Amino acid sequence: MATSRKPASLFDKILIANRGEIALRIQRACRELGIKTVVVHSEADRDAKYVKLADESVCIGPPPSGLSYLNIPAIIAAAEVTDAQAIHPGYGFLSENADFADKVEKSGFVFIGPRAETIRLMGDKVSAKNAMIKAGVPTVPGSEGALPDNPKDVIKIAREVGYPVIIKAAGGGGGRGMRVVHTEAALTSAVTLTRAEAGAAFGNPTVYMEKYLGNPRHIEIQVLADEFKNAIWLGERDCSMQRRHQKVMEEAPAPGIVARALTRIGERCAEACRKIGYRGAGTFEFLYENGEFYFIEMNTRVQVEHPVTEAITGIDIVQEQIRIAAGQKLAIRQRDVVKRGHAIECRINAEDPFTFVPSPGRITSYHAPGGPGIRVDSHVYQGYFVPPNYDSMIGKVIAYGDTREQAIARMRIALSEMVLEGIKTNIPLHQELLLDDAFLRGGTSIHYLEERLAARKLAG
Ligand code: MV4
Repeated sequence: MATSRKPASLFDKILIANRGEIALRIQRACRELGIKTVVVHSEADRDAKYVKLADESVCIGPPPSGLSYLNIPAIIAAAEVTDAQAIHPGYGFLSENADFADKVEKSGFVFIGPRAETIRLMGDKVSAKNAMIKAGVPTVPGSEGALPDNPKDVIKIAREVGYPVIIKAAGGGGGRGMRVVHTEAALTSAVTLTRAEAGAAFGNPTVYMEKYLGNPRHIEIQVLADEFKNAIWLGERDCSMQRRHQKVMEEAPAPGIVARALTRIGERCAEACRKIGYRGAGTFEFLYENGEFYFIEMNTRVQVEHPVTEAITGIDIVQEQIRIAAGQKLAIRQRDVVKRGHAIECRINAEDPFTFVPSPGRITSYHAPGGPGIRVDSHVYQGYFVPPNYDSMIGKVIAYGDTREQAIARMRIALSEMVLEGIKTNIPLHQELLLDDAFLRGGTSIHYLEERLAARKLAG
Protein backbone atom coordinates (compact mmCIF):
# COMPACT_ATOMS: atom_id res chain seq x y z
CA MET A 1 0.00 0.00 0.00
CA ALA A 2 1.26 3.47 -0.83
CA THR A 3 1.99 5.70 2.11
CA SER A 4 -0.41 8.58 2.43
CA ARG A 5 1.43 11.86 1.94
CA LYS A 6 -0.41 15.03 2.67
CA PRO A 7 0.96 18.21 1.10
CA ALA A 8 1.42 20.79 3.83
CA SER A 9 -1.04 23.16 2.22
CA LEU A 10 -4.09 20.83 2.22
CA PHE A 11 -6.84 21.14 4.81
CA ASP A 12 -6.79 19.22 8.11
CA LYS A 13 -10.56 18.92 8.31
CA ILE A 14 -13.44 19.38 5.88
CA LEU A 15 -17.13 19.66 6.67
CA ILE A 16 -19.42 17.86 4.21
CA ALA A 17 -22.68 19.78 3.80
CA ASN A 18 -24.61 17.04 2.07
CA ARG A 19 -26.05 13.56 2.51
CA GLY A 20 -26.34 10.17 0.86
CA GLU A 21 -23.98 8.76 -1.72
CA ILE A 22 -22.20 12.06 -2.41
CA ALA A 23 -21.48 12.58 1.30
CA LEU A 24 -19.79 9.17 1.28
CA ARG A 25 -18.00 9.95 -2.00
CA ILE A 26 -16.56 13.20 -0.62
CA GLN A 27 -15.60 11.44 2.61
CA ARG A 28 -13.61 8.85 0.65
CA ALA A 29 -11.75 11.59 -1.23
CA CYS A 30 -10.91 13.33 2.05
CA ARG A 31 -9.69 10.10 3.63
CA GLU A 32 -7.41 9.38 0.70
CA LEU A 33 -5.95 12.86 1.01
CA GLY A 34 -5.44 12.40 4.76
CA ILE A 35 -8.08 14.97 5.64
CA LYS A 36 -10.44 14.50 8.61
CA THR A 37 -14.17 14.81 7.95
CA VAL A 38 -17.18 16.29 9.67
CA VAL A 39 -20.57 15.21 8.40
CA VAL A 40 -23.66 17.27 9.14
CA HIS A 41 -26.93 15.36 9.06
CA SER A 42 -30.64 15.64 9.71
CA GLU A 43 -32.53 13.55 12.26
CA ALA A 44 -33.60 11.29 9.37
CA ASP A 45 -29.97 10.45 8.54
CA ARG A 46 -28.75 9.85 12.08
CA ASP A 47 -28.15 6.12 11.48
CA ALA A 48 -26.55 6.43 8.05
CA LYS A 49 -23.27 4.52 7.90
CA TYR A 50 -21.31 7.38 6.40
CA VAL A 51 -22.29 9.43 9.47
CA LYS A 52 -20.66 6.82 11.72
CA LEU A 53 -17.65 6.54 9.40
CA ALA A 54 -16.95 10.28 9.59
CA ASP A 55 -14.46 11.53 12.16
CA GLU A 56 -17.18 13.75 13.60
CA SER A 57 -20.86 14.34 12.98
CA VAL A 58 -23.27 17.10 13.90
CA CYS A 59 -27.06 16.86 13.78
CA ILE A 60 -28.26 20.12 12.27
CA GLY A 61 -32.02 19.73 12.33
CA PRO A 62 -35.19 17.76 11.62
CA PRO A 63 -35.76 15.73 8.43
CA PRO A 64 -37.17 18.41 6.07
CA SER A 65 -34.17 19.75 4.11
CA GLY A 66 -35.32 23.34 4.62
CA LEU A 67 -34.67 22.85 8.32
CA SER A 68 -31.41 20.90 7.98
CA TYR A 69 -29.43 20.60 4.73
CA LEU A 70 -30.51 24.10 3.68
CA ASN A 71 -30.02 25.63 7.14
CA ILE A 72 -27.05 27.92 6.52
CA PRO A 73 -26.51 29.18 10.11
CA ALA A 74 -26.65 25.62 11.47
CA ILE A 75 -24.06 24.39 8.94
CA ILE A 76 -21.70 27.27 9.60
CA ALA A 77 -22.11 26.78 13.37
CA ALA A 78 -21.23 23.10 12.90
CA ALA A 79 -18.05 24.11 11.07
CA GLU A 80 -17.19 26.48 13.90
CA VAL A 81 -17.68 24.00 16.76
CA THR A 82 -15.75 21.25 14.95
CA ASP A 83 -12.95 23.56 13.79
CA ALA A 84 -13.29 22.55 10.13
CA GLN A 85 -11.40 24.67 7.62
CA ALA A 86 -13.43 24.12 4.49
CA ILE A 87 -16.96 23.16 3.46
CA HIS A 88 -17.78 20.86 0.55
CA PRO A 89 -21.38 21.41 -0.61
CA GLY A 90 -21.70 18.34 -2.90
CA TYR A 91 -24.54 18.70 -5.44
CA GLY A 92 -28.09 19.96 -4.94
CA PHE A 93 -28.98 21.65 -1.62
CA LEU A 94 -26.67 24.70 -1.14
CA SER A 95 -24.11 23.77 -3.78
CA GLU A 96 -25.08 26.55 -6.19
CA ASN A 97 -26.26 29.07 -3.63
CA ALA A 98 -24.04 32.16 -4.00
CA ASP A 99 -25.21 33.60 -0.66
CA PHE A 100 -24.12 30.40 1.08
CA ALA A 101 -20.69 30.54 -0.58
CA ASP A 102 -20.43 34.19 0.51
CA LYS A 103 -21.38 33.41 4.11
CA VAL A 104 -19.01 30.45 4.28
CA GLU A 105 -16.09 32.61 3.19
CA LYS A 106 -17.10 35.59 5.38
CA SER A 107 -17.19 33.21 8.37
CA GLY A 108 -13.57 32.34 7.68
CA PHE A 109 -14.02 28.96 5.95
CA VAL A 110 -13.08 27.92 2.45
CA PHE A 111 -16.00 27.14 0.14
CA ILE A 112 -15.02 24.18 -2.03
CA GLY A 113 -16.27 25.59 -5.29
CA PRO A 114 -16.07 28.73 -7.42
CA ARG A 115 -16.12 32.27 -6.05
CA ALA A 116 -19.60 33.44 -4.96
CA GLU A 117 -19.69 35.98 -7.78
CA THR A 118 -19.08 33.21 -10.36
CA ILE A 119 -21.94 31.17 -8.90
CA ARG A 120 -24.13 34.27 -9.11
CA LEU A 121 -23.06 34.95 -12.71
CA MET A 122 -23.96 31.40 -13.78
CA GLY A 123 -27.12 31.28 -11.65
CA ASP A 124 -28.57 34.04 -13.82
CA LYS A 125 -28.96 32.33 -17.20
CA VAL A 126 -28.96 35.65 -19.10
CA SER A 127 -25.66 36.78 -17.57
CA ALA A 128 -24.22 33.27 -17.98
CA LYS A 129 -25.08 33.27 -21.66
CA ASN A 130 -23.68 36.76 -22.18
CA ALA A 131 -20.45 35.74 -20.46
CA MET A 132 -20.16 32.73 -22.77
CA ILE A 133 -20.81 34.78 -25.91
CA LYS A 134 -18.03 37.13 -24.76
CA ALA A 135 -15.73 34.19 -24.06
CA GLY A 136 -16.28 32.68 -27.52
CA VAL A 137 -18.51 29.73 -26.56
CA PRO A 138 -21.31 29.09 -29.11
CA THR A 139 -24.83 29.65 -27.74
CA VAL A 140 -28.36 29.11 -29.06
CA PRO A 141 -29.45 31.99 -31.36
CA GLY A 142 -32.02 34.18 -29.66
CA SER A 143 -32.70 37.52 -27.97
CA GLU A 144 -29.64 39.55 -27.04
CA GLY A 145 -30.12 39.27 -23.30
CA ALA A 146 -33.42 39.88 -21.53
CA LEU A 147 -36.62 40.35 -23.54
CA PRO A 148 -37.97 43.93 -23.63
CA ASP A 149 -41.35 44.79 -22.03
CA ASN A 150 -43.03 45.96 -25.22
CA PRO A 151 -44.85 43.03 -26.91
CA LYS A 152 -44.24 44.58 -30.35
CA ASP A 153 -40.49 44.45 -29.77
CA VAL A 154 -40.77 40.83 -28.61
CA ILE A 155 -42.70 39.90 -31.75
CA LYS A 156 -40.00 41.52 -33.86
CA ILE A 157 -37.27 39.51 -32.09
CA ALA A 158 -39.21 36.26 -32.56
CA ARG A 159 -39.59 36.95 -36.30
CA GLU A 160 -35.83 37.39 -36.53
CA VAL A 161 -35.11 34.23 -34.50
CA GLY A 162 -37.76 32.22 -36.33
CA TYR A 163 -40.42 29.91 -34.89
CA PRO A 164 -40.54 27.75 -32.89
CA VAL A 165 -38.94 29.75 -30.08
CA ILE A 166 -38.52 28.99 -26.40
CA ILE A 167 -39.05 31.52 -23.62
CA LYS A 168 -36.81 30.88 -20.62
CA ALA A 169 -36.59 32.47 -17.19
CA ALA A 170 -33.23 34.04 -16.29
CA GLY A 171 -33.65 32.64 -12.79
CA GLY A 172 -34.64 29.18 -14.03
CA GLY A 173 -32.48 26.35 -15.26
CA GLY A 174 -32.59 22.60 -15.10
CA GLY A 175 -35.92 22.64 -16.91
CA ARG A 176 -37.77 25.05 -14.64
CA GLY A 177 -39.47 28.15 -16.04
CA MET A 178 -39.59 27.64 -19.79
CA ARG A 179 -42.22 27.57 -22.51
CA VAL A 180 -42.11 26.63 -26.19
CA VAL A 181 -43.96 28.93 -28.61
CA HIS A 182 -44.85 27.78 -32.13
CA THR A 183 -46.76 30.75 -33.54
CA GLU A 184 -46.84 34.54 -33.31
CA ALA A 185 -50.47 34.31 -32.11
CA ALA A 186 -49.33 32.46 -28.99
CA LEU A 187 -46.24 34.58 -28.27
CA THR A 188 -47.41 37.52 -26.18
CA SER A 189 -49.46 35.52 -23.70
CA ALA A 190 -46.68 32.92 -23.39
CA VAL A 191 -44.17 35.63 -22.51
CA THR A 192 -46.58 37.17 -19.98
CA LEU A 193 -47.23 33.80 -18.38
CA THR A 194 -43.56 32.80 -18.21
CA ARG A 195 -42.69 36.19 -16.69
CA ALA A 196 -45.37 35.80 -14.03
CA GLU A 197 -44.28 32.26 -13.18
CA ALA A 198 -40.64 33.30 -13.08
CA GLY A 199 -41.40 36.21 -10.77
CA ALA A 200 -43.29 33.93 -8.40
CA ALA A 201 -40.83 31.01 -8.51
CA PHE A 202 -37.46 32.78 -8.65
CA GLY A 203 -38.23 36.33 -7.53
CA ASN A 204 -37.00 37.48 -10.94
CA PRO A 205 -39.43 38.05 -13.84
CA THR A 206 -36.62 38.43 -16.40
CA VAL A 207 -37.07 36.15 -19.43
CA TYR A 208 -35.11 35.62 -22.63
CA MET A 209 -35.77 33.94 -25.96
CA GLU A 210 -34.00 31.24 -27.94
CA LYS A 211 -34.62 29.33 -31.12
CA TYR A 212 -36.26 26.08 -29.99
CA LEU A 213 -34.20 23.06 -30.99
CA GLY A 214 -36.59 20.21 -31.70
CA ASN A 215 -34.53 17.08 -31.21
CA PRO A 216 -31.15 17.80 -29.63
CA ARG A 217 -28.84 15.70 -27.51
CA HIS A 218 -27.64 16.90 -24.11
CA ILE A 219 -23.85 16.90 -24.11
CA GLU A 220 -21.83 18.38 -21.28
CA ILE A 221 -18.14 19.22 -20.90
CA GLN A 222 -16.35 18.67 -17.59
CA VAL A 223 -13.71 21.26 -16.67
CA LEU A 224 -11.23 21.84 -13.86
CA ALA A 225 -9.68 25.25 -13.23
CA ASP A 226 -7.39 26.60 -10.55
CA GLU A 227 -7.18 30.14 -9.23
CA PHE A 228 -4.08 30.78 -11.35
CA LYS A 229 -6.05 30.63 -14.61
CA ASN A 230 -4.94 27.13 -15.47
CA ALA A 231 -7.92 25.30 -16.97
CA ILE A 232 -8.39 21.90 -18.57
CA TRP A 233 -11.32 19.94 -19.96
CA LEU A 234 -11.86 16.26 -19.15
CA GLY A 235 -13.99 15.20 -22.07
CA GLU A 236 -17.74 15.15 -22.50
CA ARG A 237 -20.69 13.23 -21.10
CA ASP A 238 -23.85 12.36 -23.00
CA CYS A 239 -26.77 12.91 -20.62
CA SER A 240 -29.60 12.69 -23.13
CA MET A 241 -31.29 9.68 -21.50
CA GLN A 242 -33.60 11.58 -19.15
CA ARG A 243 -37.18 11.85 -18.00
CA ARG A 244 -38.75 15.10 -16.78
CA HIS A 245 -35.31 16.72 -16.52
CA GLN A 246 -34.03 13.89 -14.33
CA LYS A 247 -31.10 12.11 -15.90
CA VAL A 248 -31.47 8.34 -15.88
CA MET A 249 -28.27 7.14 -17.56
CA GLU A 250 -25.10 8.97 -18.60
CA GLU A 251 -22.12 7.93 -20.65
CA ALA A 252 -18.74 9.02 -21.94
CA PRO A 253 -17.61 9.41 -24.64
CA ALA A 254 -20.75 10.61 -26.46
CA PRO A 255 -21.53 8.00 -29.15
CA GLY A 256 -21.04 9.10 -32.74
CA ILE A 257 -19.72 12.62 -32.19
CA VAL A 258 -16.41 13.16 -33.95
CA ALA A 259 -13.44 13.71 -31.63
CA ARG A 260 -12.36 16.84 -33.51
CA ALA A 261 -15.65 18.64 -32.85
CA LEU A 262 -15.47 17.69 -29.17
CA THR A 263 -11.90 18.88 -28.87
CA ARG A 264 -12.85 22.19 -30.41
CA ILE A 265 -15.72 22.76 -27.97
CA GLY A 266 -13.71 21.43 -25.00
CA GLU A 267 -10.91 23.87 -25.70
CA ARG A 268 -13.45 26.70 -25.95
CA CYS A 269 -14.74 25.75 -22.48
CA ALA A 270 -11.27 25.68 -20.95
CA GLU A 271 -10.51 29.04 -22.55
CA ALA A 272 -13.79 30.46 -21.20
CA CYS A 273 -12.73 29.33 -17.69
CA ARG A 274 -9.49 31.29 -18.06
CA LYS A 275 -11.35 34.33 -19.35
CA ILE A 276 -13.92 34.48 -16.55
CA GLY A 277 -11.46 33.41 -13.85
CA TYR A 278 -13.35 30.21 -13.11
CA ARG A 279 -12.14 28.15 -10.14
CA GLY A 280 -12.94 24.56 -9.29
CA ALA A 281 -14.79 21.79 -11.10
CA GLY A 282 -17.51 22.86 -13.48
CA THR A 283 -19.76 21.62 -16.26
CA PHE A 284 -20.71 23.39 -19.47
CA GLU A 285 -24.09 22.12 -20.68
CA PHE A 286 -24.73 22.06 -24.41
CA LEU A 287 -27.51 21.09 -26.74
CA TYR A 288 -26.10 19.24 -29.75
CA GLU A 289 -28.05 19.14 -32.98
CA ASN A 290 -26.99 18.64 -36.63
CA GLY A 291 -23.32 18.62 -35.71
CA GLU A 292 -23.39 21.90 -33.77
CA PHE A 293 -22.97 22.64 -30.05
CA TYR A 294 -25.04 25.33 -28.35
CA PHE A 295 -24.26 26.36 -24.77
CA ILE A 296 -27.32 26.52 -22.49
CA GLU A 297 -26.17 26.56 -18.87
CA MET A 298 -23.15 26.07 -16.63
CA ASN A 299 -23.15 24.03 -13.41
CA THR A 300 -20.70 25.30 -10.81
CA ARG A 301 -20.56 22.13 -8.71
CA VAL A 302 -19.58 18.48 -8.83
CA GLN A 303 -22.25 16.54 -10.72
CA VAL A 304 -23.98 13.27 -9.96
CA GLU A 305 -22.49 11.75 -13.13
CA HIS A 306 -18.87 12.78 -12.48
CA PRO A 307 -17.77 9.09 -12.10
CA VAL A 308 -18.10 8.39 -15.84
CA THR A 309 -15.48 11.05 -16.49
CA GLU A 310 -13.33 9.68 -13.67
CA ALA A 311 -13.57 6.26 -15.29
CA ILE A 312 -12.35 7.34 -18.72
CA THR A 313 -9.67 9.78 -17.48
CA GLY A 314 -8.49 8.22 -14.21
CA ILE A 315 -8.77 11.66 -12.59
CA ASP A 316 -10.42 11.98 -9.17
CA ILE A 317 -12.61 15.04 -9.66
CA VAL A 318 -13.52 15.44 -5.98
CA GLN A 319 -9.88 15.31 -4.89
CA GLU A 320 -9.08 17.91 -7.54
CA GLN A 321 -11.86 20.14 -6.18
CA ILE A 322 -10.25 19.94 -2.74
CA ARG A 323 -6.73 20.63 -4.03
CA ILE A 324 -7.95 23.61 -6.04
CA ALA A 325 -9.86 25.00 -3.04
CA ALA A 326 -6.71 24.67 -0.94
CA GLY A 327 -5.01 27.01 -3.40
CA GLN A 328 -2.86 24.44 -5.15
CA LYS A 329 -1.98 24.75 -8.81
CA LEU A 330 -3.51 22.18 -11.13
CA ALA A 331 -0.95 19.39 -11.43
CA ILE A 332 -2.66 17.98 -14.54
CA ARG A 333 -1.91 19.61 -17.87
CA GLN A 334 -4.20 19.20 -20.88
CA ARG A 335 -1.73 16.86 -22.57
CA ASP A 336 -1.83 14.63 -19.46
CA VAL A 337 -5.58 14.10 -19.90
CA VAL A 338 -5.81 10.78 -21.70
CA LYS A 339 -9.31 9.49 -22.34
CA ARG A 340 -9.55 5.76 -22.67
CA GLY A 341 -12.44 3.30 -23.01
CA HIS A 342 -16.12 3.87 -22.36
CA ALA A 343 -18.16 4.36 -19.18
CA ILE A 344 -21.89 4.23 -18.47
CA GLU A 345 -23.68 5.22 -15.29
CA CYS A 346 -27.10 3.97 -14.22
CA ARG A 347 -28.74 6.02 -11.49
CA ILE A 348 -30.47 3.73 -9.02
CA ASN A 349 -33.65 5.33 -7.72
CA ALA A 350 -36.00 4.17 -4.99
CA GLU A 351 -39.08 4.39 -7.18
CA ASP A 352 -41.61 2.31 -9.05
CA PRO A 353 -40.01 1.40 -12.42
CA PHE A 354 -43.33 1.91 -14.25
CA THR A 355 -45.08 4.79 -12.46
CA PHE A 356 -41.93 6.53 -11.15
CA VAL A 357 -43.67 7.06 -7.79
CA PRO A 358 -41.01 7.28 -5.02
CA SER A 359 -40.61 4.13 -2.94
CA PRO A 360 -38.92 4.95 0.37
CA GLY A 361 -38.64 2.35 3.15
CA ARG A 362 -36.46 -0.36 4.62
CA ILE A 363 -33.97 -2.24 2.42
CA THR A 364 -34.43 -5.84 3.59
CA SER A 365 -31.81 -7.39 1.36
CA TYR A 366 -28.81 -5.85 -0.41
CA HIS A 367 -25.97 -7.19 -2.44
CA ALA A 368 -23.80 -4.84 -4.49
CA PRO A 369 -22.40 -5.97 -7.85
CA GLY A 370 -18.69 -6.03 -8.58
CA GLY A 371 -16.09 -7.46 -10.88
CA PRO A 372 -13.93 -5.88 -13.59
CA GLY A 373 -14.89 -2.34 -14.51
CA ILE A 374 -17.72 -1.99 -12.00
CA ARG A 375 -17.98 0.87 -9.51
CA VAL A 376 -20.86 1.30 -7.10
CA ASP A 377 -21.32 4.67 -5.42
CA SER A 378 -23.97 4.23 -2.77
CA HIS A 379 -24.41 4.74 0.95
CA VAL A 380 -27.09 2.06 1.35
CA TYR A 381 -26.79 -1.34 3.04
CA GLN A 382 -29.00 -4.18 4.17
CA GLY A 383 -31.31 -2.82 6.88
CA TYR A 384 -30.90 0.81 5.73
CA PHE A 385 -34.10 2.87 5.80
CA VAL A 386 -34.51 5.13 2.74
CA PRO A 387 -36.07 8.27 4.20
CA PRO A 388 -39.04 9.78 2.33
CA ASN A 389 -37.74 13.33 2.75
CA TYR A 390 -35.14 13.53 0.00
CA ASP A 391 -34.38 12.76 -3.63
CA SER A 392 -35.12 9.16 -4.58
CA MET A 393 -31.63 8.50 -5.99
CA ILE A 394 -29.93 6.03 -3.64
CA GLY A 395 -26.85 5.18 -5.64
CA LYS A 396 -25.12 4.75 -8.97
CA VAL A 397 -23.63 1.82 -10.79
CA ILE A 398 -20.84 2.75 -13.17
CA ALA A 399 -19.59 0.26 -15.75
CA TYR A 400 -16.33 0.77 -17.59
CA GLY A 401 -15.00 -1.14 -20.59
CA ASP A 402 -12.56 -0.85 -23.47
CA THR A 403 -15.52 -0.32 -25.77
CA ARG A 404 -19.13 0.82 -25.40
CA GLU A 405 -20.23 -2.76 -26.05
CA GLN A 406 -18.07 -4.03 -23.19
CA ALA A 407 -19.32 -1.33 -20.82
CA ILE A 408 -22.93 -2.25 -21.69
CA ALA A 409 -22.24 -5.97 -21.23
CA ARG A 410 -20.63 -5.34 -17.85
CA MET A 411 -23.54 -3.11 -16.80
CA ARG A 412 -26.06 -5.81 -17.72
CA ILE A 413 -24.15 -8.37 -15.66
CA ALA A 414 -23.79 -5.95 -12.74
CA LEU A 415 -27.50 -5.12 -12.62
CA SER A 416 -28.39 -8.81 -12.91
CA GLU A 417 -26.18 -9.53 -9.88
CA MET A 418 -27.47 -6.63 -7.86
CA VAL A 419 -29.92 -7.47 -5.06
CA LEU A 420 -31.94 -4.62 -3.57
CA GLU A 421 -35.15 -5.73 -1.87
CA GLY A 422 -37.77 -4.22 0.42
CA ILE A 423 -38.29 -1.15 -1.76
CA LYS A 424 -38.98 -0.71 -5.45
CA THR A 425 -36.17 0.48 -7.68
CA ASN A 426 -35.73 1.50 -11.30
CA ILE A 427 -33.29 -1.37 -11.96
CA PRO A 428 -35.88 -3.09 -14.22
CA LEU A 429 -36.10 0.08 -16.32
CA HIS A 430 -32.32 0.10 -16.75
CA GLN A 431 -32.34 -3.57 -17.73
CA GLU A 432 -34.96 -2.80 -20.36
CA LEU A 433 -32.96 0.15 -21.71
CA LEU A 434 -29.76 -1.89 -21.87
CA LEU A 435 -31.53 -4.13 -24.41
CA ASP A 436 -33.13 -1.30 -26.37
CA ASP A 437 -32.14 -1.13 -30.04
CA ALA A 438 -31.96 2.67 -30.24
CA PHE A 439 -29.89 2.84 -27.07
CA LEU A 440 -27.60 0.12 -28.40
CA ARG A 441 -27.09 2.10 -31.61
CA GLY A 442 -26.31 5.13 -29.44
CA GLY A 443 -26.90 8.85 -29.88
CA THR A 444 -30.56 9.08 -28.88
CA SER A 445 -32.03 12.55 -28.24
CA ILE A 446 -33.33 14.15 -25.03
CA HIS A 447 -36.86 13.09 -26.01
CA TYR A 448 -36.13 9.43 -26.65
CA LEU A 449 -36.84 8.00 -23.19
CA GLU A 450 -40.15 9.81 -22.74
CA GLU A 451 -41.29 8.73 -26.21
CA ARG A 452 -40.30 5.17 -25.45
CA LEU A 453 -42.09 5.21 -22.10
CA ALA A 454 -45.24 6.53 -23.79
CA ALA A 455 -45.05 3.61 -26.24
CA ARG A 456 -44.49 1.18 -23.37
CA LYS A 457 -47.65 2.49 -21.71
CA LEU A 458 -49.70 1.94 -24.85
CA ALA A 459 -48.31 -1.56 -25.32
CA GLY A 460 -48.62 -2.43 -21.60
C1 MV4 B 1 -33.75 24.11 -24.77
C2 MV4 B 1 -34.34 23.09 -25.53
C3 MV4 B 1 -34.51 23.30 -26.86
N1 MV4 B 1 -34.15 24.47 -27.43
N2 MV4 B 1 -33.38 25.26 -25.37
C4 MV4 B 1 -34.30 22.07 -20.51
C5 MV4 B 1 -33.49 22.19 -19.29
C6 MV4 B 1 -32.68 23.39 -19.43
N3 MV4 B 1 -31.37 23.10 -18.94
C7 MV4 B 1 -32.68 23.70 -20.88
N4 MV4 B 1 -33.63 22.85 -21.49
C8 MV4 B 1 -33.88 22.86 -22.81
N5 MV4 B 1 -33.51 23.99 -23.46
C9 MV4 B 1 -33.58 25.42 -26.66
N6 MV4 B 1 -33.22 26.56 -27.23
C10 MV4 B 1 -34.70 21.90 -24.87
C11 MV4 B 1 -34.47 21.77 -23.51
C12 MV4 B 1 -34.82 20.53 -22.91
C13 MV4 B 1 -33.83 19.69 -22.34
C14 MV4 B 1 -32.48 20.03 -22.33
C15 MV4 B 1 -31.54 19.21 -21.76
C16 MV4 B 1 -31.92 17.99 -21.22
C17 MV4 B 1 -33.24 17.62 -21.23
C18 MV4 B 1 -34.21 18.46 -21.78
C19 MV4 B 1 -35.55 18.07 -21.79
C20 MV4 B 1 -36.50 18.90 -22.34
C21 MV4 B 1 -36.13 20.12 -22.88
